[in-house]
Amino acid sequence: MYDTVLYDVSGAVARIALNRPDRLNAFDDVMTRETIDAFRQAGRNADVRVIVLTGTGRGFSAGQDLTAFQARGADISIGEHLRHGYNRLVTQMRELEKPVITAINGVAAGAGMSIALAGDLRLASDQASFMQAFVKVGLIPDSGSTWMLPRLIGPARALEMMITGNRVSAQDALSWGMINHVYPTAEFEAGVQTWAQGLAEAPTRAIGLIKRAFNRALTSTLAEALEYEAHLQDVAGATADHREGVSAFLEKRPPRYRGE
Ligand code: LHQ
Repeated sequence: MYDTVLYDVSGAVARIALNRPDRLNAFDDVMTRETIDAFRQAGRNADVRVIVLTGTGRGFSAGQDLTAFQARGADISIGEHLRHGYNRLVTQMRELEKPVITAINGVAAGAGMSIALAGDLRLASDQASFMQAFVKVGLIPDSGSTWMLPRLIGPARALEMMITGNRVSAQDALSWGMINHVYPTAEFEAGVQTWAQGLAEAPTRAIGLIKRAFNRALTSTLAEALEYEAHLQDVAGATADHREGVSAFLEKRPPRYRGE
C-alpha cells in the first residue's frame, strides 16, 4: 500500500515500519507523508489500541535524507519543510489518543532521534544509539528535540548532545532516563510485542486522556493541572472501562477492557 513504510494491523496492534533500510530509514518527502498517513489510519481504526513505530534493517532512522533535501535546491525554506512534515508527525504522535511505542532497533539520528523521543514508551535494542546529528550539518535540533530532550535527560546532558552531536549508546540513554527499557537484540522483538500486547488490553480511553493531561501539564501551572485533571476525570469516570475496572476489582477477577 505504501512505498516507503510497512503498515500492518495484527489484533489491536498497528505496526508502522520505516522502510528505506539502505538509507538507514532517512526521511524523504514520500516517507514523511506515508508515515503521517499510516498514523492517521491507525488513529481512525477503532480496532487499533496501540501503535508501534520501528525501522527495518539496522537503523531506526538517520533523520532527514540529506541527498533528497539537497536535490530540492537552495531556495526551499527548511522552516516550511519542517512545518509541513516533521512538525505534523510529532504533533500527531503526541496527540493521538492511543499509546505509541517507538521500538528503536538501531541508530536514531537528527529528526529520526526526535521522532524516537516522541513515542509514549521508548523501547530500544542494545544496538540502538542516539545522535543529535543536526549540528554536524550546521543546523539546530528540530522536530521537537529542543523541547523533549532537556525534559527527559536534563539541560546539561541535553545541551552537550546538541552542541557536540556525539553518539549516545542505548545503555547510557537508559541510565539518563531518555528511554524506558533496553533489550538484548535477540529479545528485542519479543519485548516490544509483550509491551504492545499489554497496552492493547489496557483501558485505551483512559490512556488517551492520560496523554492529554500529561501533555498539558508539561506547560501549565499546578492550579491549571488540578482543574484539567478534574475535568478529564469526569470523562474517564463515564467510560465502560472504568466501570469494568471497578467491577473486576470488587469481584476479584482480571479486568476485560474493551477500550471504550
Ligand atoms: C544517509 C543518511 C541521511 C542520506 C545515512 N541522508 N543518506 C530537517 C529538515 C531539513 C533539512 C535538514 O535536516 C533536518 C533535520 C535533520 O534530520 S538534520 C540531520 C540529518 N541526519 C544526519 O546528519 C545523519 C547522517 N548520517 C550519519 O551521520 C550516519 O549515517 C550515522 C551516524 C547515522 C550512521 O553511520 P553508519 O552506521 O556508519 O552508516 P553509514 O553512514 O554508512 O550509512 C549507511 C548508508 O545510509 C550510507 O549510504 P551508502 O550509499 O554510502 O551505503 C549513507 O550515506 C546513508 N545515509 N544517513 N541522513
